[in-house]
Amino acid sequence: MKLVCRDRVLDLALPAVMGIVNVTPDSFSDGGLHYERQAAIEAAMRMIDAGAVIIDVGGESTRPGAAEVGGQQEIDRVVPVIEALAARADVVLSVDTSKPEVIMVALRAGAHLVNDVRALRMPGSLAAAAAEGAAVCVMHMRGEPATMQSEPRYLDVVAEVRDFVRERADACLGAGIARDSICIDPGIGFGKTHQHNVELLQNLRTFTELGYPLLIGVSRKGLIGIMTGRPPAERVVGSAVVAALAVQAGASIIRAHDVAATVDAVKVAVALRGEVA
Ligand code: 7PM
Repeated sequence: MKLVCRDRVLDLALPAVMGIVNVTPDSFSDGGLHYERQAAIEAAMRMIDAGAVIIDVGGESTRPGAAEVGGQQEIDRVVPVIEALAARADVVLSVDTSKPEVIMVALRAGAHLVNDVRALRMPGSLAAAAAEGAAVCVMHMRGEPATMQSEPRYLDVVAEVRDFVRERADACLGAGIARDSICIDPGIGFGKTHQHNVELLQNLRTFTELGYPLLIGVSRKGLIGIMTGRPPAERVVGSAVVAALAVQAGASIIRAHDVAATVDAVKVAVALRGEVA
């Protein structure tokens, strides 16, 4: 399995760790935009040293209930970070956005992959990604971040999520994106109850059978909190265990905050898979 990301090819025989870099103001560091940028670049460089081969740069909070951010504000946050990383690192640069104008500018600044929690459903987003020859991740989300956790219901969550990502992958193919430049993601925590998340993680083979690399993001999420009783900063071990089990079930990309721990978890899972790493 491989993922072609413009001029970079990710060999996913060894599953890839995608490090999460948020360029969003937070309550801990209120140092302004320049400070946020610098902190994001340094965090990304540390993640690369720890073994991340993809860096996911996001400027919009997709937290349940989060406020929406304007396109220009997102560009001001993510583009300088992407430019700096493109000049300093040879990893795959992913932009975490849904907006066509952000996709366009980020790809021109050197991003290789569009990670869109809305699966390129905003008007113009699919065309922007295709026009620039980007790789894409199509993720399932029920509803919108502001409302998605209010009693989501499914008749068969695994089948419904599978059908959705298959349809979005088909839409990407239809727009001219190459088959080997598409990855899929069930969107753990996005419009799902705990039981839905568990059921999806128990049935990852249903997704790998679609033939696209499977990306899984559980890092520090609520389901790890429910399983361990721990706050976000203490969910490193729980998140790494799920990462290892996801790799065992065939996942090719793990999205994570704690890159060193996740790289170890992936290596252990690969070693026990009995293949050559
Ligand atoms: C609060 C709750 C803040 C959840 C941030 C989040 C995914 C993603 C995110 C994922 C892909 C987080 C999430 N999660 N993109 N973006 N897959 N492809 O934990 O699971 O970072 S945002």
